[in-house]
This record gives sequence, C-alpha cells and structure tokens, in this order.
Amino acid sequence: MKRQAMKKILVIGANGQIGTELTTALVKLHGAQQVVASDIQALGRHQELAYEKLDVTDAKRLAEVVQQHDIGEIYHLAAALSAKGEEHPEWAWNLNMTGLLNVLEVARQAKLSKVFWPSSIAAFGPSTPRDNAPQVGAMDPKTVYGISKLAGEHWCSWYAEKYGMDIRSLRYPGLISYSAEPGGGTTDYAIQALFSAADGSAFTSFLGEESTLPMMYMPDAVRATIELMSAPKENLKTAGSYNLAAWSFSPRELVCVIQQRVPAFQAAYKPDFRQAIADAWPRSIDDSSARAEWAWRPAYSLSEMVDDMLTHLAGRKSLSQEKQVA
Ligand code: VAH
Repeated sequence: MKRQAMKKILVIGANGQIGTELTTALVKLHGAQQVVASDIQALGRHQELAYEKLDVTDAKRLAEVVQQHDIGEIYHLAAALSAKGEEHPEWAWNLNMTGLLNVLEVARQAKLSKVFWPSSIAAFGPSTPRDNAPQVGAMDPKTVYGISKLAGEHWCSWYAEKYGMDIRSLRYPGLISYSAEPGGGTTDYAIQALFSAADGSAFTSFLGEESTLPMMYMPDAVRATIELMSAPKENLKTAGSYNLAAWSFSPRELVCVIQQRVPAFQAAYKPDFRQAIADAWPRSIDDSSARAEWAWRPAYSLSEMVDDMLTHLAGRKSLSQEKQVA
C-alpha cells in the first residue's frame, strides 16, 4: 500500500534571526524534503531547501504556498521587532497582526496539524513584576511590538478554543546569535557587543550599563521550540504562550564576561530611545510552567554562550559589513 507522503513544514521568516537557525534544526530533524523555507527576500539562505518568496500579509499567496507544498505545520517567525516597530508603527502592526491572522485563518481552512508562533517578554509591561515575571499576570505592553504580541497571544487562544487548533507559542527573551542579522530589537546591543569584541571595533551600548534583561542563546531557543512542538498535547496544561528563560544580564555584566576573554574590549554607554523600552520589560522570568509541563531546561551558561559566540565570530566581518541576504 502506497505510504501517504508526510505533510511538510513551512517556515515563514526562514531568513531571519530565529528562522535561520530554526530552519536548519528542522532540516536536521525531519530532512530537507520535509521543510519549505519562505521569506520576503527573493532568495533563501538554505540552498538545499524549496524556497518561496512570501509576504505573509498576502493571505492568497500564503494559501497557495500551503496548498502547493502540501503543508501540515507552520512555524511563523516573520515579525517587526520592538525598536523598528516604534520607528514604523503602522508597518509593524500590519506585519505582526495581519501576518498572524493570515496564518491562523489559512491554517484553519487547510486543517493544519500544528502552528508555532513566537510571543516575547515584550508582551509584559511596567505593571508586570520586574523579577520572576509570572506565567499569568499583569501585561501592559508599551510598544507596538509588545501590543501585537499580547494581542497575538489572545488571537491564538481564540482560534485554539473556537476551532480546536493546536497552536503553540513561547515568550522568547532577548536572543543572541551569530548566524543572521538581528532584526531591530532592543536586546540587539548584546549581539553588537560580541561582534565588536570579535573584530576589535569600538562598541557603544544603546542601553545603560545597569539595564538587566532576560536573555538566551539561540541554540537553546531553537531546541525549546522543537521540544515544545514535539511535546504530547496532553502534557500542555498552560493556555497561550509559555514563559521561557535562561539567564539575565546587564550590559555591564556582559562586558565583564567578554573582557575576561578579550581584555582589550571596551564599552561606552549611550542610552537612546530603546532605554525606555527596556525599562518597561521585566528583569527576569518565571518559566516554571515550561519546566514542569515539557521539561524545559536551558543548556548554555552565560560564559558558555560568550565562548561559543566568540569562537564562531573569530575572523568574521562586523555586523555592519556583513553581506545582507539578497
Ligand atoms: C526585541 N529581540 O528586542 C526582541 C525580543 C525580548 C526582546 O522580543 O525586540
């Protein structure tokens, strides 16, 4: 009897900071034939994969891609981040909300088995306890990005409850990676610091030295995503998006850890508009629900992240000189 071909995975935003590494991990797990990459650029980063140029705000095109590739799961990562969202609010709201609603509606109509969508600690706000921000509590985001993430969490819950869809989500902390340009976030200073330490260029933090924020190394965030998506549905008692944490640090603390490896590395601090964004976010996150329900555990320590980043960045050009994807 002919085995029914397995439905495929569509990654939306596969060229982005998370999408680049998540797509690679999904290929390792499922094989290149099972993964379709898509993004707004003409060309994809993953040469071995089928690629679709896709603007996720175009519902018709999204439905066509899902149908043509026989998609069974979507990882929807395309979004405007916090800093860029404050500079272009209407664009950010449209991309983040129309994009998500298109994904949810196409997934409903095509009866997809699962959808992954990232929320963020940006969904928290000044009323959220600054330390150990709870899984359920006050959420009064003060950025367009954070408002879109909180609204998105509620839309995901609405679709899940009304249509019985399996929609899974994580509130990512600031993510640190070397594979792709960060996308205009408030936590990007940490990536810039590591690139500067590796190439010897001057570094100025756009956040003040004591601005402690929850952060995570990308390999841990990618593994958390895959572990959440493969967890038995019956284990997932928490509705909505899971808090996820590894460690928190301030720019000064990160600079100290870097200087233990690169003594010549120096930092200046020149807070800009992103300081107010950071000040409205919690300093640390309570991720006990993720740990209890699907055995989440971070693997990298802060020191191990710095060592691994500097190893991978040795000999790389600085962020500003890096070739953008076509
Ligand atoms: C940002 N990197 O800075 C993202 C993230 C928690 C921060 O959502 O906007």
